[in-house]
Amino acid sequence: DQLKSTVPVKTIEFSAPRNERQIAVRDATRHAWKAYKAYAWGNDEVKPISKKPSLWFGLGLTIVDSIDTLYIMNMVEEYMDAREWISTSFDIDSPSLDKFNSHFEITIRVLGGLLSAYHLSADPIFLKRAVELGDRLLINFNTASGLPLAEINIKRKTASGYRWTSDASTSEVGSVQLEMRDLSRCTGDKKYETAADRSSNVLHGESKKDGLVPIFISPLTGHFSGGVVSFGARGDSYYEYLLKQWLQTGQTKQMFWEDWIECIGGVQKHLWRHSYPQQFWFVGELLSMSSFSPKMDHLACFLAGNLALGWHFQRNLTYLLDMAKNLTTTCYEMYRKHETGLSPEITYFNIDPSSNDDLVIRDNDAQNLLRPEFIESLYYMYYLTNDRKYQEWGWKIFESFEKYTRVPDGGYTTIDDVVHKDNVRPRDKMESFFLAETLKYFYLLFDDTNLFPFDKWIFNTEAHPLPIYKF
Ligand code: DMJ
Repeated sequence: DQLKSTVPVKTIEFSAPRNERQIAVRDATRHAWKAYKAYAWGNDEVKPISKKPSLWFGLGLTIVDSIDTLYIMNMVEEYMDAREWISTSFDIDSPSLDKFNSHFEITIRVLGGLLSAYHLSADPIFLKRAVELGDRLLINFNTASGLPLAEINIKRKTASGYRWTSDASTSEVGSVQLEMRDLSRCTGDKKYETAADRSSNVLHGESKKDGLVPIFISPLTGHFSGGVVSFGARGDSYYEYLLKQWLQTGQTKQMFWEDWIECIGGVQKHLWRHSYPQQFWFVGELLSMSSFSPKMDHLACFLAGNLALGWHFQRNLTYLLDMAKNLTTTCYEMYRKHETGLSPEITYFNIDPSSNDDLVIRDNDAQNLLRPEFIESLYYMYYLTNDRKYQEWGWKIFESFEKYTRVPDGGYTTIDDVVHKDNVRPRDKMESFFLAETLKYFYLLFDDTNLFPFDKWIFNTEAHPLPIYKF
């Protein structure tokens, strides 16, 4: 069952799963997809418990976000259904789009998904759709600073800030550039890359604390606002994209590397601590730019893989790999420690030498949203160190997802409580990133060779692979 016929010229040959673990991941993807198709086809996401569709963007989100996963796993029939929907029903003028949506989320999930499907399959329909969408997304960059506004009404072609503040999140304005730049490189039309570069230059020019920045910024003035520094929510992918933009542009734009390596120095100086008594190294947060908080979002687990990837291109900087290994061990503990074998959304680390429990979970932080960041890091760690223990850790976590989040005939659900295995309390939501990222990284982790060599591909923050350009 190879992907051949209607897909013109492929850039990569993907084959069927090669071992038992990959087969299990593909079966999980099939289970998730089947539920989406049966109960929510054409809508954004499926509600796995009530078996109803759920609206967010009004843009068939799960289809577009998952299509490259279907391609990579060689799920031919499912891929063809998704391609057909994108070809005939993906419509940016649809009434369902007459609302304000996140500019960042649409960029990373939808534009990223389309571009990646285009690179893998070389099917021109994906580029056509990417251009239609990219032309609308460009509207948001039309600000005094050049940083994009947070929200967009795609149908009406209007941009806006959030309803509650004119500021935008730093992660959001800092992680749309890979996609816009790629769109220019695919089409030969410079306008998308020009907007991306302008926004990157603004971020580069702002003053920082050893490379660290607050989690809010104003697209009106181009200045950061507030004093919270985090590698979790609202901060994370700004840092991730510094390294990846340097790689995407063939390591020709030094400012990206400089900003990235400086921020890692900032992490060491201000955020890098270990817990007591077991000494788990973690990345905390700053309040008011200076007061340390031992809080770490699961989101920040992306940093382990990002550090290892940076080390791969500057192997003399061995401290990067040391930090990556330590953080990977910590993130694994965030899963291993709990009855379900799954990580909560937020963990507090004990930094008091006289106290006994390294990891502390507050009741409101105990949910698991099917997030990918740690599986993503395991994927990098396995291929960059060749240490099979990372595959073993991944397999244990995969089994936990199967046990506690799988819904018969409904896909997979986010849960409220990872701490009490008899009372996980399903939330009735299956995030599109579970198919786009979590399952994709599991599948890649369990392979024997890396389908996406790190000198040829980068993944956007939604796990959509994009090529590296040597210029
Ligand atoms: C995804 O949309 C992306 O990975 C983003 O960078 C962070 N949030 C989710 C997954 O957790």
